[in-house]
Amino acid sequence: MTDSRPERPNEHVRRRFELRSNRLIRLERMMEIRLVEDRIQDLFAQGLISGTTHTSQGQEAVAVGVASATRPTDVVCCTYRGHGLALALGIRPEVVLGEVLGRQIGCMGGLGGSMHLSDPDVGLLPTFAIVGAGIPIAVGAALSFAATKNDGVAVSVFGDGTTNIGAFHEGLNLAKVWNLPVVFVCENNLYGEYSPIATTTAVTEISTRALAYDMATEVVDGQDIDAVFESVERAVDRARSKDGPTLIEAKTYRYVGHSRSDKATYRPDGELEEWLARDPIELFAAELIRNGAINSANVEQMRHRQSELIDVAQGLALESPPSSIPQMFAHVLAPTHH
Ligand SMILES: Cc1ncc(C[n+]2csc(CCOP(=O)(O)OP(=O)(O)O)c2C)c(N)n1
Ligand SMILES: [Mg+2]
Repeated sequence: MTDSRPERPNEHVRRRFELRSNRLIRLERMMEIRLVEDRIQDLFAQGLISGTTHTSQGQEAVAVGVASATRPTDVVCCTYRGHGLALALGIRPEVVLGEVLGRQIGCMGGLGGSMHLSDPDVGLLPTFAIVGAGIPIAVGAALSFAATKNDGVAVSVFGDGTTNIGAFHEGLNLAKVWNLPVVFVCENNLYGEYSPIATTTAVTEISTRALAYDMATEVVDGQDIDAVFESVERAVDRARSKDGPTLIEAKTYRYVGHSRSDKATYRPDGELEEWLARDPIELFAAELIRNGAINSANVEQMRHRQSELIDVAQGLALESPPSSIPQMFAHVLAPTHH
């Protein structure tokens, strides 16, 4: 986007491809996401991040599962809670951290910030903070794939609260009527902002909402990356073979509050602990140990190595200059006087 942004598209796409064939890299990527988001919270507390941030600790299996089951030529829409998906799809940690910090190294040259991550090279479409905005965008992308006879698939990832927004219903309806290659992935983390799902949503089993649109649907354990991967892969295959859209409900949980300093005191006692006992990273590490792909010492080495790599990434992001006023106007079409 800006001249000073390092050119890394091939590196991003390489990181995307790695996930498809290598389960150890999926584990590594989940660790990377957790570590980057922990750093984002620290950097926010130090006053280095403007605006707000929404992190997704606990939901890493959904992000990495979606990225592993799609191709870089497919497109994905995420939400304001999108750092995990951006990293999973291949954007490098210093580029995500740089964007969150408003630095030129960021994927939007530092002009978008935490809620507006995008990189067309890996298929991450522009992101909007408006709840539900990604759904019609994914449906439109799927319509363009169908109209141009491209075999791409569009995926929209959104939260449970989003299923009360008109765009969700309009999007699912048209996707079904037009038989579009689109996959809707709902991260049901039990809360929309500070409200438990049952206080805002009449139908708390989100998957049942697909029945109103005669759409294929699956419910998946969002803490189990293999289950997410298999479910998304089935839905992507269905979409690619022109057998229509799918709504996947991934049951998951965010370990942190809705945004920045929310301490999430509205959660009932014991709920967080119950979900921490099913941490997606620990579950997948245990599965890989059980089937002999790795041992527990390797897991700790991997975590340590990831932490060192994130130190380097954080250093690169902080060394990069902030985006400048001329950059802000570089893509503005109307004449400016400054
Ligand atoms: C159209 C619109 N309405 C309200 C908001 C304020 N808002 C931001 S996040 C959010 C909750 C969304 O919850 P959910 O879809 O479950 O996603 P989660 O944050 O849990 O990932 C709301 C109401 C908004 N950004 N856009
Ligand atoms: Mg939610």
